[in-house]
Amino acid sequence: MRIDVVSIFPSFFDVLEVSLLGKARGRGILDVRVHDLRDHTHDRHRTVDDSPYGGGAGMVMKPEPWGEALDAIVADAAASPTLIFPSPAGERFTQSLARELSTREHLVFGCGRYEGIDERVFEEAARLGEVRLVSLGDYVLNGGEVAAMAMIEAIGRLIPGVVGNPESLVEESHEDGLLEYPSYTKPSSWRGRDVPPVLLSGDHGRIAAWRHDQQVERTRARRPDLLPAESVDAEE
Ligand code: 6GU
Repeated sequence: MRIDVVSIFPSFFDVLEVSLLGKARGRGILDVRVHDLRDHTHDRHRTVDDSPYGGGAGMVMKPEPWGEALDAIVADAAASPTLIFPSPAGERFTQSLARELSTREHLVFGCGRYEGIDERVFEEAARLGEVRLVSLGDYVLNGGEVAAMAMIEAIGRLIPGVVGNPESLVEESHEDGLLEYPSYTKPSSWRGRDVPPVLLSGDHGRIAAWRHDQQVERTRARRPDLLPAESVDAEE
């Protein structure tokens, strides 16, 4: 998969060099290229923002540098990309969206700062590929960079060969619509706290049933919004 990132803070993405994704880059599974939006300005101050038409607080990112930056990326790409603009005004990023995006050949992340990007950039971007405005959740970050990093990690680890053991992807939170069951390792007793005896029983059927009950119980307690409405009511 190829991933291009456009940002006024390209160094935010230096951490992609390390960890799991860094190794995938080294092995040629992931081709990540980070671009400085200011390289597509033509004034002495490398200006990327201006005041909003209609008034209001804050600054808006100017369209011209974005147009140039996105055109340059697409000019040097094989296929039409999916363009993702992290935004608190976007659709929710979920494990299912991460899975969908992990099948794409080419993703472009456009990281906005200030109060947002001139709306016409999204319209122009739609001429280059599928455009998605995507939000991590109902809170506000200062810009798209941290959100893009989170999305790149969630998407990247679903690409075959990035995570060593594919089985570790199957049993985690959100893959089956429930939170993950609790995990334990040695010692079996620690500070007077014992590992649940069923896990030491060797009875794989009972272990699977216990883990499923734990998943449902935790989901009910912490994330009832993930459960079907009837099952939440039924237990109350
Ligand atoms: Cl994707 N961007 C920004 N700026 N804030 C956010 C977000 C994204 N998701 C949640 N808050």
